[in-house]
Amino acid sequence: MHERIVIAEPVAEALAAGGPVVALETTVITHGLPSPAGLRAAETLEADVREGGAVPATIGVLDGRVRVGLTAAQLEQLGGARGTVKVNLSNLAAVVASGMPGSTTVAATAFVASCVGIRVFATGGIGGVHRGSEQSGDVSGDLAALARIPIAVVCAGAKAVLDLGRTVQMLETLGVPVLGFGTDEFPAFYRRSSGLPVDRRFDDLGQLALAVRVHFQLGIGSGVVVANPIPVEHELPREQYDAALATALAEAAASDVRGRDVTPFLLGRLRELTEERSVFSNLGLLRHNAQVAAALARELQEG
Ligand code: PSU
Ligand code: MN
Repeated sequence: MHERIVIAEPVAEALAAGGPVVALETTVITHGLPSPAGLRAAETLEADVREGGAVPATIGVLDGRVRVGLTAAQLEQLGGARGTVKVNLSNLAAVVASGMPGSTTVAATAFVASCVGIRVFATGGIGGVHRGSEQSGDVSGDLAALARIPIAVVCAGAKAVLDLGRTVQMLETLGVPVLGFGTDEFPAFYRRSSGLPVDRRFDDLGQLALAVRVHFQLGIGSGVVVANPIPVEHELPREQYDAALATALAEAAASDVRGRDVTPFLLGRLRELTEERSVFSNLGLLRHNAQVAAALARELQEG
């Protein structure tokens, strides 16, 4: 369909038949989780989407093409390559042109998924406004992407290392609805609660799907954040979380880590400081998001 975007057979078939498809990103796999946990997570998430009755479309960049629906071998190639580049919309074209392997962030995944007609996307947490952004200007390209790409992103809120208050405010400014699924609060990734409100709470999947459908029907043009909190049993204990986060943030501030490298640095330190407990939490919320996204995709298709 597109010289630079290649859709794998099962995904193309599902799209042609109007069946439910869920896009999955790859940055969380290559940069958010340690190897080989990331690769295993990718396989588990695809299995969760299939079990939920939808077709998974994991997106990444390989051999000068954007690939929608990576095969197991391609996933392995991406996960195993040391030089896999974290790709958002500012470097997508350059990485495709270079022929280097690239893993797509929420911004790049949402863009590519939407290009091929996918309406639902599952991730861990979206990027947002970084703490100290007044000085650094570091605001994730995910927010600008969601402002102009009509796709529903199922996530456990935004990464907790961010300034969540400003992130939620920015989503409102950009016209990106935040719909809570079973929550009144914008989730804080490793924790269910942030003290910040969502635009509206839904406890029923059908009602949630209806709101998403109306958003698309109205042609508002932006994405929708489906805020799906981490299951209780996967939450990081509060004291451990608070202490680890404070240390990691202080270290990042004292270092010269900037831009795209900030998130992987913080997540890596959280992992070490919590002795891998953060990885358990991350996997738990990712799976929950994949399951809800599959159900939402089905509901959107059937409704
Ligand atoms: N959530 C995680 N781990 C990650 C990310 C999210 O648990 O690695 C990734 C997502 O791909 C998200 C990206 O889009 O971090 C945002 O990075 P940045 O702040 O550089 O835009
Ligand atoms: Mn960032």
